[in-house]
Amino acid sequence: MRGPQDEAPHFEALFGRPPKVRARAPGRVNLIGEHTDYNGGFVLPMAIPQQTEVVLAPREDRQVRAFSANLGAAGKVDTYELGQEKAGKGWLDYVQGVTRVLRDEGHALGGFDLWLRSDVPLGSGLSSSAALEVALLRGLRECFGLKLDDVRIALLGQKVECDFVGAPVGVMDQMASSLAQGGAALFLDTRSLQYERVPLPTQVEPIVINSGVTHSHAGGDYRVRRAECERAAKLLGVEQLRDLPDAELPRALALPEPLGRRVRHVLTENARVLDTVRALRAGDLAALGPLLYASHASQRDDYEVSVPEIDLLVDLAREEPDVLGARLTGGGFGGSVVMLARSGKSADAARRIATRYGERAAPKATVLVPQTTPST
Ligand code: GAF
Repeated sequence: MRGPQDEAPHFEALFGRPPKVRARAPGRVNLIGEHTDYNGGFVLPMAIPQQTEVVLAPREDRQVRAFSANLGAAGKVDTYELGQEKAGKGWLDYVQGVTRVLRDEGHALGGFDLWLRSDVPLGSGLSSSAALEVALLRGLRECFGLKLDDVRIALLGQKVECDFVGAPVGVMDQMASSLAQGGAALFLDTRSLQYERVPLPTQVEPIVINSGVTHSHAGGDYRVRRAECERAAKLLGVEQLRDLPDAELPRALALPEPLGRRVRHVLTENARVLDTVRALRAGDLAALGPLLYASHASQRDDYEVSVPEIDLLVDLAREEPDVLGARLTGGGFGGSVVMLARSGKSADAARRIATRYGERAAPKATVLVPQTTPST
């Protein structure tokens, strides 16, 4: 499928010289473990085929000139001087945030020309912003010989969000974009940052459907959930909810509404991540579906981050005998649903679900995984 990117001018046409470096990073889908990362808990994301690509060449001066092909032929080159980064410029904030955090950490950076494009849909809960941060950090690492390992890249990407863009996110998305590989899920302890790649059993494959309802984490709801968790942890006398033993749940449930339910989501979701990892390792397909559906119910009822369109997609998944389970993925308040289906059956099931959704909901659903047209 052709998009506005295909109409946009290329690097050489814009900047009058060939590029030096190309780098890419994927979006992510979280299989399970939602809103656990900023509570010090466990997550289980995977890379998706949709990616962000950056094309770069260093400059002799301190200017950054940046162009997003996603804006198509109407796009223009935006310019700023290193050290003069100022938030409030849309997609350019992610570029400015990256140069700001790199310079704050003492990395020697010169100016550069940048062309980028992405096929990770914005506001779909699939980490388009993390993909941009990680791709750009990879590109700049190569362009300027920066000493950054993949975990450091993820932490810098998170810093861009929290300190520059103003979205108080956890570390899951940037770790997934930087470290997830192929068909394996990244089992990550967000406190220690220890991780392990857990392959999906060959009998299952993921489905990802974008509901068409967009969201933003710089907005209020995500921030409110995070603050509720921090307040609950304080009232319960623990540093993070990760530190609360399950036996303490009754004490949490006695907190003023809705704090107890928020805590219950976090504790039970952490346990579901561990159970999912066990089921994946054992090839226990029967266990996987109920874990995904339970996670969705917990997000809908206890954490209150779902919306009717997302609930509809999950309900439609239940009508498909070859879909094992489904849940809201990502920060919520819109975005996408992840499902696990029997191998070889996912494309047909996903298409039927998207069609039925179209008969009952206003926004258009898009099947992102499995891909019918390959990413370029
Ligand atoms: C968003 C955030 F960026 C992540 O850090 C995570 O909190 C997620 O929402 C919810 O699990 O994607």
